[in-house]
Amino acid sequence: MRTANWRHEVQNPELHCAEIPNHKFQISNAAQRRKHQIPSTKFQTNAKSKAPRFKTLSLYGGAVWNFGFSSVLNLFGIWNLVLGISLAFGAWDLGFRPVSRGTRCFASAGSSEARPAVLVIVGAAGAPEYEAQFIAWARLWEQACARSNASFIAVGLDEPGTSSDRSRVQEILAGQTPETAAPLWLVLIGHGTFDGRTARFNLRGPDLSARDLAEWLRPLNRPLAVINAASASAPFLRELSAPGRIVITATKSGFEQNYARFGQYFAAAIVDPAADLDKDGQTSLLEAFLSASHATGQFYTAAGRLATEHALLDDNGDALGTPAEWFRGIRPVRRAQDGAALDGYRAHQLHLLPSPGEAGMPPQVRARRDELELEVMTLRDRKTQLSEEEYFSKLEPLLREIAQIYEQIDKPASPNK
Ligand SMILES: [Ca+2]
Ligand SMILES: [Ca+2]
Repeated sequence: MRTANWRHEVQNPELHCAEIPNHKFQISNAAQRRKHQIPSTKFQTNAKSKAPRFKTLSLYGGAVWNFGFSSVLNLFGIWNLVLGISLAFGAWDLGFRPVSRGTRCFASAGSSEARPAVLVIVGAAGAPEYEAQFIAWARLWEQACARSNASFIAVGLDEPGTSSDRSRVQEILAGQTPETAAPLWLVLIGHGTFDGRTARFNLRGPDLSARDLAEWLRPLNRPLAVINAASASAPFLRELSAPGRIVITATKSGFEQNYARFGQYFAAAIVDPAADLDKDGQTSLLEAFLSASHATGQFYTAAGRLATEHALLDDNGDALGTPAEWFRGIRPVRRAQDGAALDGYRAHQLHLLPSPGEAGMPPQVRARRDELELEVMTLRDRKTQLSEEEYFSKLEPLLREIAQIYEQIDKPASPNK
């Protein structure tokens, strides 16, 4: 079992000034939130009015703001890096330009990439009251897809056909584009079971085991998010975990077998602006996970009942899940005793309903940007193991390429094209 310790970054006094707690549950009113977001806002505002050295800093701030992890990146001490570079090279323009979020034009937008797809599998309800709930949650996903660019596919909502639901799931997965930058979302709504060895999701007819799903998903080489909102779902995380995948389960163990409510709150949160914890105009998969976990916990507290479900998130392929209470805002802030890497960075890059700026980014460009972001985050987690020089020498090319990506896509499209 993991034992939590606060991470180095939180304890380091020199980094405290950059702490921007965005968690809505910690910041209760807009005035406070604005106060805490002053660092990023300040850098944007200063871009037009300060001396060259600070202008470079400001421009860098603008680029990083658009990087999507601005509040987190402040922790890296990149301001120190930029200050150092600015001093060394005077008014050397790093090539970073302020970018207005949501208003970028992409010369190469209009890709023929496959669309994101959401496959919602509604399991056997067992009782009428559960059936109504499960259908309602599935409809929330359908409505969310209608607002986004994602196609919605459902199994278990219509009358039973000649083939079993299990066969239909297998066929649908076999029919998905195997290699694309467009994510596939797989959502399981229903009841699950675990007998100590095998975890299953209850379907009409034959059930779906975690191993079945692992086998059927193997040919897919594309971003994949699996949300198993059923009871006893934790073993699915272990079975399905892999690089490039995000797996969320409603429970932390196969033995949490009571009716799970997490799926209701998750379906409600997935495109809910109120769940947009870092206020970047889009609700990420991570943010939906955090909000749904919080709402689930609140349900049990309000009901005066012991919580019988504790959701987990794994997005680094190590088959170990991270619970919501290990995050502060959108940042994982506790460290496993065994040093295992924490989750959340990748899940914060997926949005069912992306902001206009994010939606307009060509998928391949976004994929590269996401890779670079993850490298930065991984580097940050290793910061204490590196000398300052080594850390910054590794960090700089990553940030430079990210900035170049934003600079490139911020250029107006050529009139000849
Ligand atoms: Ca967000
Ligand atoms: Ca993990």
